[in-house]
Amino acid sequence: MSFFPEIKNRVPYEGPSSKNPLAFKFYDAKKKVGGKTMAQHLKFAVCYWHTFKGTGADPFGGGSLQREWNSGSPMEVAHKTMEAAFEFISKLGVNYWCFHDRDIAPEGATIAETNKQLAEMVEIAGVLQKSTGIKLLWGTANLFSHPRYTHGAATNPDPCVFAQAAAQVRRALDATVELGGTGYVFWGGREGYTSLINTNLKQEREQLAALMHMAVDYAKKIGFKGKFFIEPKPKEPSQHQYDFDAATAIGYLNEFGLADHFAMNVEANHATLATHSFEHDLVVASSAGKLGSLDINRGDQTCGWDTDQFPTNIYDAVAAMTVILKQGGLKYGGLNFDAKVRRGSFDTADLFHGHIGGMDTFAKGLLIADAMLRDGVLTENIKTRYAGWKSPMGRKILGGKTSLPELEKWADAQGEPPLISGRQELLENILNEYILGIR
Ligand code: XUL
Ligand code: CO
Repeated sequence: MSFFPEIKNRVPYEGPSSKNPLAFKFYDAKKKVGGKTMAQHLKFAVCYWHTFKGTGADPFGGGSLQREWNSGSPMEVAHKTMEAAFEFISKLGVNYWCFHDRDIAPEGATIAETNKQLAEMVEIAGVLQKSTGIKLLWGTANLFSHPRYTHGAATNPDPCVFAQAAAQVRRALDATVELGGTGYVFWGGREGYTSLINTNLKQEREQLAALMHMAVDYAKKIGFKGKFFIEPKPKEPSQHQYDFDAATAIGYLNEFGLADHFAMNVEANHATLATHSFEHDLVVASSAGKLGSLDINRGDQTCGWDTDQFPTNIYDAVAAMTVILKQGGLKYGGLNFDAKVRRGSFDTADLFHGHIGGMDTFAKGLLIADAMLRDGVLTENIKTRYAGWKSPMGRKILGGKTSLPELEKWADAQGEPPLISGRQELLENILNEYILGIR
């Protein structure tokens, strides 16, 4: 039986002149770009939670999306959902998926029952991975939906709740390793506070680090060869999250001795909630050698919450692919959608439209970023702008080999420095020329 009859075999690549809404215009998996195929550059992952478990619910109303796979007992639903997921991902031609433990298997009455149900679904996922060739990008534990986590999981005032979270992380790591995932994500939705009036912030941050250290130790024991990722977000559902943005999370890793094991999973909509651009957080992470993976959804500029929309913004895609190309790719991570269709997008075809549009946007972004980097117009400009730092005094400053008095003397000898234009408007025009295809 088919859950997605609108696609018979696979979404085809038909090129930019195609008017077929269920075909790719730019994403051509086998096309070579700078020595690698598009599929190798663009390690897209379909997220299980929004795509297959999403109901369209919002704070003002329950589910609106009726899915054929969403009926029966909780375990029957789990089985049908898994079947639907692998059918969809195969038909889309995406090579990776991501999940939370509770997306793929429901929680039971006891930890033992929960573990049994999870193990059953992991086994099935393993079989489907083998038969389809689809791989796991990363796994994670849902430490935010159950009421016990209302005041935090690792950062809960009650160590019994911490232990529940530890039990979940253990099994989610087991599942990730069994399914060959190359990443494991910590997103701290409830690891934060709603008010400092009842919060010991110092201790909560230490508690979270304790869980992360245990995860690192356990992962080593079970043979995890991948990377841990923190997915920064400033707020929602907590009023303030401890992993606010990439800079905060990198500082946190350094403070608690976790930096060797972790990188960032930067999400577009989280960066904008932190009043940054997506590009900002990508560049902050990458320049610290800590850009591991991306969640590529977008927000809506007119509202201040996490709308998790499919990516259609070509500027963001060009910026993201530029950062990724410059750092030589994503070894352990990829481009996870983490996007959901709107509450009113009732049809399964809408799921295809969202993903196809996102993949085409990033494929075009890759082509533009590659062309710009090869031509070097923007990179050359930056090189020229900072050329003074290659001078003997520039090197001395960066090497820590000078002092305030010596620099005072040198400044005096140089005289007033000239005013040099940053040429921002010109460079923005050049970027547009690439995007509009006239360069
Ligand atoms: C929530 C969010 C999560 C993480 C995984 O804003 O982005 O779905 O990606 O827990
Ligand atoms: Co995310």
